[in-house]
Amino acid sequence: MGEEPITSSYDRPGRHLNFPPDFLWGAATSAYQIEGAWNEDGKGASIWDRFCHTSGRVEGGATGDVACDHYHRYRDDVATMAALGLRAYRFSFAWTRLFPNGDSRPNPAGFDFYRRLIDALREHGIMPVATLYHWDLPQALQDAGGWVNRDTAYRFADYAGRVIEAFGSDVPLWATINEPVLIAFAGHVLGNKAPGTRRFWQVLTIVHHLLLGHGLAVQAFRDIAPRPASDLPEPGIGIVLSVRPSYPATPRPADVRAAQLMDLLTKQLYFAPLFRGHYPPAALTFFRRRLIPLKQQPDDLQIINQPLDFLGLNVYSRALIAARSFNPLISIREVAPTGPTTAMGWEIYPPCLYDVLKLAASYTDIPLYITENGAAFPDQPQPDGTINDQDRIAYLHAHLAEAHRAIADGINLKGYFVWSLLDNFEWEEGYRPRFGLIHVDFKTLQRTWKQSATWYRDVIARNGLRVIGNS
Ligand code: GCO
Repeated sequence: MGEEPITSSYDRPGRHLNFPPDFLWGAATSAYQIEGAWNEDGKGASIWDRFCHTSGRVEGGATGDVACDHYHRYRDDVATMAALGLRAYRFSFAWTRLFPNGDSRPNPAGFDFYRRLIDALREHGIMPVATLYHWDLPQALQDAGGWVNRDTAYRFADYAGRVIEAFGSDVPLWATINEPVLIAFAGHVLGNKAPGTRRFWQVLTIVHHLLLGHGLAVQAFRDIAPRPASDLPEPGIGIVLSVRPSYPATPRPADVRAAQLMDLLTKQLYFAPLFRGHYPPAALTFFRRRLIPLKQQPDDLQIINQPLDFLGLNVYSRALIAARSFNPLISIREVAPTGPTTAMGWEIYPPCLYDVLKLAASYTDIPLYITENGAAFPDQPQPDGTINDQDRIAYLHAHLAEAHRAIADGINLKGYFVWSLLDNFEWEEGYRPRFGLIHVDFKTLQRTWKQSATWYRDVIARNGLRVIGNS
């Protein structure tokens, strides 16, 4: 962690950075990372249940079996959201809590849970923002081939349609899929996330089926055309992309080319089909030269390139990229940052948030939301039990200053969601990384506000940042 609090160049002492009056201040979570109750009330197994129950896949043998026990404690957590003054809360539906086997047979208890959660949010005046797929594919569908199987895209669209029919009037913002790039690469190439396969030759087909599922789900949303509840805005649908901008580690032409290749494979490969209706030719050439097939049908790209109502962007850090010689598969390597980092080892580089917003705005002028931004730090409680996470406050402050700079430059940024409301299950790294505004003792499940929670509450109340020195 850096010695000095990190601030962006934009952030000059004595300023007050006001955000637009309707700016949507929120916090984000996902089902598998907080709910627990992994097999309760009829819920079926997801690929993350199977992954965690497979020895050696998750640090310390941790699982999401209990997680934050949000399934039982959701009312208290919603009360915490209200005390924070959140305008919105981004959560995800657990597909197998609603359809245990990934087919069309519903689990009424699952629908009842999400009805109660959404009603509790609405009672507190908090806008529900829902993600339909945050990585927890039904294991039954994985057993049938998962995202390698084109049929999974259609199963996802059917599931999405049924959920939108049930909750469409009470959820103004619907995200189809969270971070297709990580699903494809972490889940199916690196294998460090569920389902934990390593099939590089199938990666482009998996990317394609994820985007096809997204497009089909958007079509289902348009066909259903949910009418809003009287006090809510017109529902809209979008997707959430993880964007980690690549910067060359040195000005050497080889490193510049390596950074461009990384951006091609992790950003343009998604932005181009979603917003321009075609895959980048250079990406197709890259995969073709490695004999990696793309199985598509004539209308697929038209289905993928559906008009969207918003784009969600998950932004945490940047990547320093250099060329790597003699590697036939991919001549790229990531260089360790030299500056301050979070507990994930991610560089703290606030201007990356501005750069991501500029990139997104070059593809589309629809509303943008930072659907995730946050940082993991050790967060050791003081002897009196308080958690003085000044490093997280500095991180959030500096990144919000960049968000404000983007808005000032005319970028259509409409909201910001801190990752995360609660310390939670950080995938293969278990519970060690703590991202929450609210500390969770995973032995007792007791929630404790960190200083950053109080700070964020005041930012929301002021609708902006007070810039005093480097705070
Ligand atoms: C992601 C997921 C979150 C993570 C968060 C911290 O972006 O990987 O959306 O589930 O927990 O980003 O890594």
